[in-house]
Amino acid sequence: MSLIVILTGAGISAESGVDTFRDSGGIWSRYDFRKVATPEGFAANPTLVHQFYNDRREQLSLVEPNAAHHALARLEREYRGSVVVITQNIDNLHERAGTKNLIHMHGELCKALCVRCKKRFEWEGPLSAFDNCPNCGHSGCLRPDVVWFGEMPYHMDIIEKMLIHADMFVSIGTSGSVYPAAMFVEVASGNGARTVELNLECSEVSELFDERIKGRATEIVPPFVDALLAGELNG
Ligand code: BJW
Repeated sequence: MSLIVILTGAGISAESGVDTFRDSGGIWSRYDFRKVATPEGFAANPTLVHQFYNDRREQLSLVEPNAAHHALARLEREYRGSVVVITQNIDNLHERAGTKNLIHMHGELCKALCVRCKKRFEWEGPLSAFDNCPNCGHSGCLRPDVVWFGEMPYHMDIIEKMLIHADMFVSIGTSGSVYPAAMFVEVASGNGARTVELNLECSEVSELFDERIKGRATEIVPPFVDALLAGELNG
């Protein structure tokens, strides 16, 4: 049975109103990533980092999954083989669109992680340096459950297995500038997968793909899914 592995990045959520990182006006043009997305930044100023993620968590309640998220959920429901979505995004738009077979490799905005007892909790509201851990009861030990620079992305063992067994690897809306996600195309391709990139513009790793489709995610993902379901792309 055929396996399609799909990697998504900030570009798939852009048309829902979620900011990307490296486009002009993106998050890293307004924030220094060293201050808000590294363990060192969090240790130096937890209040700043909590505020950064609290604002983004609040923004999530104002946005909806778009046609690209819905198309991938439909692919999972209707494809005769297997589909897995690996997302770098910490938003919850894939699951809200109905995707079930989903791996959040950079964590989730709506979860908190206790650095003392290592338990994770669903967390919808603001998080602060003064909250108590619901499990161990200590204060000041909760952090957003996201993967910062210098930290190991989640679920790498299962991701590696998926990439090795993929028949098709599809990358959607990612600049290919952050590792290890940027090297997934090489792993999948090296193990025989056909590779396709769907993105607004060329990424850092575009030349490594067998095929490139340029455009907005909401415009190019639904017809791509239609073609896969019609068997036109031999997924
Ligand atoms: C559209 C669109 C529309 C717009 N339609 N498209 C040298 C070599 C190798 C590694 C390193 C290195 N130097 C440093 C490293 C390590 C570092 C790294 O990669 N640094 C780079 C800057 C070089 N990586 C790490 O530290 C990672 N950990 C790690 O490597 O551990 C060791 C390890 C080794 C080997 C195996 C396994 C592990 C951890 C990385 C953590 C990234 N964290 C962040 C922030 C936290 C979460 C959050 O706050 O949200 O994750 S950074 C940020 O970038 C976020 C994203 O998930 C990630 C990727 O960004 P993404 O999704 O690609 O967004 P953009 O904005 O860059 O691109 C958007 C794209 O969409 C663009 O191309 C647009 O054109 C397109 N687009 N609108 C379609 N409508």
